[in-house]
Amino acid sequence: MIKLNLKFISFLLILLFSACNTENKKPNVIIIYADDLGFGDVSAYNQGTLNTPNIDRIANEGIKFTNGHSSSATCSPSRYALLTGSYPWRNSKAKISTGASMIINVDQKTLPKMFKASNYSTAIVGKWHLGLGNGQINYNSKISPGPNDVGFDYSYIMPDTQDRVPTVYIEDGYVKNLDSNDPLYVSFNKNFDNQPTGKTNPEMLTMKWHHGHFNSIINGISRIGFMKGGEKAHWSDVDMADHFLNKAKSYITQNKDKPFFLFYSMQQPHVPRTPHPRFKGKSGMGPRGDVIIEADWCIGELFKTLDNEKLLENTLIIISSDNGPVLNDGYYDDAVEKIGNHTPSGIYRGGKYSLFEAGTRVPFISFWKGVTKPKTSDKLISQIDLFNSLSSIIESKIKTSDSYDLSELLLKGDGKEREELILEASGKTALKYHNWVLIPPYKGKAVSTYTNVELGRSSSFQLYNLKTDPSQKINLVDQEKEKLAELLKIYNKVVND
Ligand code: NG6
Ligand code: CA
Repeated sequence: MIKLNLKFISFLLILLFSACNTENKKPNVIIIYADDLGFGDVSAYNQGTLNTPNIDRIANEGIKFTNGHSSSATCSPSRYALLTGSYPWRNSKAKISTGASMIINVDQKTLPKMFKASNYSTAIVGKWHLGLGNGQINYNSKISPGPNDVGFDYSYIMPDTQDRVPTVYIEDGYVKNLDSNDPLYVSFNKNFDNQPTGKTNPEMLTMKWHHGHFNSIINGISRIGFMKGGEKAHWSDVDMADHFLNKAKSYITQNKDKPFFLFYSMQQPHVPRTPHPRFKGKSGMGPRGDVIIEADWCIGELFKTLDNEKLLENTLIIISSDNGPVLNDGYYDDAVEKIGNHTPSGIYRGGKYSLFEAGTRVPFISFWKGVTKPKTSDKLISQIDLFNSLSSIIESKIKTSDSYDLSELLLKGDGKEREELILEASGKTALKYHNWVLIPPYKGKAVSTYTNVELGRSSSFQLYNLKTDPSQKINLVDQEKEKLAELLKIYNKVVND
């Protein structure tokens, strides 16, 4: 009898222990990061005419932030801010990267390092665009430093962008499928042995360049920079979405038994827009719309994987974009011609490269099944805040000084928000403070000649009240002298901190 009771008690203890264990299990975190996806490109935001049913489902069951920002209006600085929890304009290297050395210092605090310190497995799959190496890179041997040196256990990346060479994937520091008998050479200064380029051999192009993008031709598309060799390693543009998706899915399946952090960094809808034939023509808006439909499908597939693996209750998913939208970013791809009534920037002014709202106000969604309740939040949050917020959620003590702990906001859609945020576009900064935006005077064109985006630059101060004027049409600088002085003081304090 005593024997039986002992058995029963130990059984109960095991049950209790495993229950506590599940409760304490830290959530997996997946950041799904699109490239140049606009606030109005996601139909859950009810701004445009494209349909993104898979993102919408997550947005409508989770928290949809309508005042969520990337740090910058271009890619590398936003990625830098997301992964380091630090303002990119504090680091002079955090500019659009073209074959440059790594922007993140290996000694810096990073999001993946923070997760690793809490025993997470960490991975990046997709676009990196934060530079690699320490100067000249030899693509035929191990490339370092790279993502694995700043906290990612596993990395499967496109080094810069889809429009830049080298057009190869790099897995844990090695060019994937590289044949040692056919070495890969890359240069951003000069061509190799009169190889065909977009300028010299336009007849070889399947997509014509509009501005820039006239160097080496790979898969019928001319890119930024020159490359030679490494034929077997060249990626297939139309298969890129499936390729990254499959890598992300296998990572999840292989790591489902331990907590993981996955940065799924998608290439869409950045140029060149190359939808898989399955998605061609699906949007009626040409390749830009088609690759957004493709990205939405990928997100749906990733979600299904999490569901099948029974991971949804234990995974926090964040969806956002690195900067606002642009139509013509260097290729003739019908983005302008076929846009119809769709409004990628929604009601906001500007787009990619712009200091106006649409440069950095991007889709921003958080979802954790059973934890987040459907909510739309207009509270101010930046991707920089993911560092301290996620750190709190997984009970880590590692924090950075530019990042705010907005964990409650991220999980409940309510609570403390940011008061002030410095916005950045091509090295120029502005201040958002509550409903106000202050843009200091900057030299340069008001509208980009090539992309036709309003850049937000003016020779005098600009002051906007987003509450009454969300589209930033009325400059209140003459009427609101006190407000201008107040914001200028805050702006100077933060940027000189
Ligand atoms: C610009 C490219 C643009 C895009 C951008 C980076 C030209 C003329 N334009 O220099 O096409 O590649 O860099 O985009 O070359 S980002 O989203 O990665 O920041
Ligand atoms: Ca981008």
